[in-house]
Amino acid sequence: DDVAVLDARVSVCRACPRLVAWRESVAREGRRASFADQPYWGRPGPGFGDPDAPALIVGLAPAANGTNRTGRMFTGDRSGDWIYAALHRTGFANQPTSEHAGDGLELTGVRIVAAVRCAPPENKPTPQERATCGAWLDRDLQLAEPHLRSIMTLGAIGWDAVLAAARRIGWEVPRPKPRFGHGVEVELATGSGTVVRLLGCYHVSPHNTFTGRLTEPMLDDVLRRLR
Ligand code: DU
Ligand code: SF4
Repeated sequence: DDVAVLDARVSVCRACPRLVAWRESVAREGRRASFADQPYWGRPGPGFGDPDAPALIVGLAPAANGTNRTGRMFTGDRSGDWIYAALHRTGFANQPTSEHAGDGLELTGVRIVAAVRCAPPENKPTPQERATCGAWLDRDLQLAEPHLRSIMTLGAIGWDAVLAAARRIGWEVPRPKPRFGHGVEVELATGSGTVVRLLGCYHVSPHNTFTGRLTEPMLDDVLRRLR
């Protein structure tokens, strides 16, 4: 189907020289010692989940030793432990953990993508890399538009990426541009006359979860609204 073709095209993208170099150098010589016996994916992270989903989750970017290792969104790092446990509690995932491709994990009713699809140094993509990778998000939103009802972004970079993509593909975005915040909700009118709800959620990174800035009830609340 078209989403599968999109994911296949994304997974061989080389448009950002700095990120191509970083993702491949981590895969070659920057591997964490505890994963030294594993092959690393070392490529863009394709979307994961239900191709016909009414809900979309947009993260920031793959982690160098997470998705960049396992090849699956939010798989193999502590952010992933949080998001998949929550997706299981709220009925989107058939199991609470995501270890590796082939572990039996399936999502129903949600697809997960990232604003930037290659692991960036220090988790910080440049403005140009965010703009370049936005072209893939445009295509994801266009393919999803006929069945899409709601989007949750994890963090402000995903929020800004969705609003920019929405404008490029002709959706109506309120002006001034709505500001990201945890639990903020905005309605976007698509070109085909449907309405997509955009929900902000603090990112599930250890920076937020270890400090208690994002708790499990806060995350579950936004996921229930996404449903
Ligand atoms: O081979 P495939 O049916 O396109 O699935 C690829 C990948 O996506 C598989 O690991 C399961 C996952 N997936 C899912 O989580 N939910 C779906 O509804 C369909 C596929
Ligand atoms: Fe391609 Fe996006 Fe990776 Fe840049 S970040 S190389 S646009 S997949």
